[in-house]
Amino acid sequence: MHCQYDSACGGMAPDRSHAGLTDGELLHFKEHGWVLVENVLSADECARLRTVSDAIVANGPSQHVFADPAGPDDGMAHGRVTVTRLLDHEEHAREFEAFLLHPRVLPCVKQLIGAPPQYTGGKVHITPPHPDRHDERRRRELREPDGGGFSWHRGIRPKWASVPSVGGRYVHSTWLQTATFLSDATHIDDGATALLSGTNTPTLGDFAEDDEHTFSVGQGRVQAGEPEPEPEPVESEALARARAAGAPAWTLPLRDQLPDWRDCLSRQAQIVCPQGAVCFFCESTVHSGMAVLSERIRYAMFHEYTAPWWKPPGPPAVSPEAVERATSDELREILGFAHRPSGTFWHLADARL
Ligand SMILES: O=C(O)CCC(=O)C(=O)O
Repeated sequence: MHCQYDSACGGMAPDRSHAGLTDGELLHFKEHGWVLVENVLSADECARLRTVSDAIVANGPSQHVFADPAGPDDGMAHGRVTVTRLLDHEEHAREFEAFLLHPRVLPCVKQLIGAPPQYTGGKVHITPPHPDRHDERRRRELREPDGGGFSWHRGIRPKWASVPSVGGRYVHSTWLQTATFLSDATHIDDGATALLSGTNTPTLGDFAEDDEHTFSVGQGRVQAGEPEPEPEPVESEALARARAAGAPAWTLPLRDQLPDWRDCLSRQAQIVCPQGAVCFFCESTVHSGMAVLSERIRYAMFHEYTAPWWKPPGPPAVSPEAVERATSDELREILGFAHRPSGTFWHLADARL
């Protein structure tokens, strides 16, 4: 039996004849809030996506291409350029559409959303090597996601971020991200995404700070809402244990000042992978980009999807013209929010939420 949107299929083993995630991968996603799949894109596909991203940037700054200032205060993301609204760059949209319809990507997105996905935006970050990478002291600082520039963040708290699959073996994500590494990130210095494993779950990841409508934490304190009094630095037991166990420096970088989530800091995982890998992660999993401390320019492409009953904030992620141009009916439905959410109704009803 093949069940497109809910791989749990009422508790039966998932069908492995399709290109989606395996049982082990779905369980990894449930526990950690992310899963990495390697060899999704070929070297040619990565090269094409890098080329079109560069071509868009070469057209000059526009409202869909943002350049970080690359000045002395530019932090970790120093000099990064971000291409947004990928499907609205008409000349190059086909390459990005091919990714959205990719036979190794879309089935996984459907599994993880558990209902017809709707597309809520995409971007490519192009991050050059950091100019301070040869300074040992700065290297140490730049290995800390809260050292400036990126900082830890997430878009949604765990209680809104996932629903159990039918039978409860897996979880579905209401807001999913794909991070696709278009250049090699085979060393931590290549600066791929870091994630705090498990912060997708209400058990580990529902922080008191979330009650202050906080979406972003960094610099050792809550960034949104009223300024908080500076707490005394404390080292969590988990962090001390990790340190004693000889964990490498990059797993121990954080100012441990948010009591509710400090135990998660030793759960930092940083993606290390060859180009062509895709990391699927729940938007409630706290994550951050990292500074590039190697000599490689980092190309990383991000796409976001939500469940069809979501009403995303902000303007539509894709212009009506781009929806109209889409190469297939299925893509048009995903981009144009044309799916009815019926799949979700049976899912929620069966799960007796
Ligand atoms: O660059 C990364 O690895 C993370 C990017 C990200 O989370 C963002 O742009 O919101």
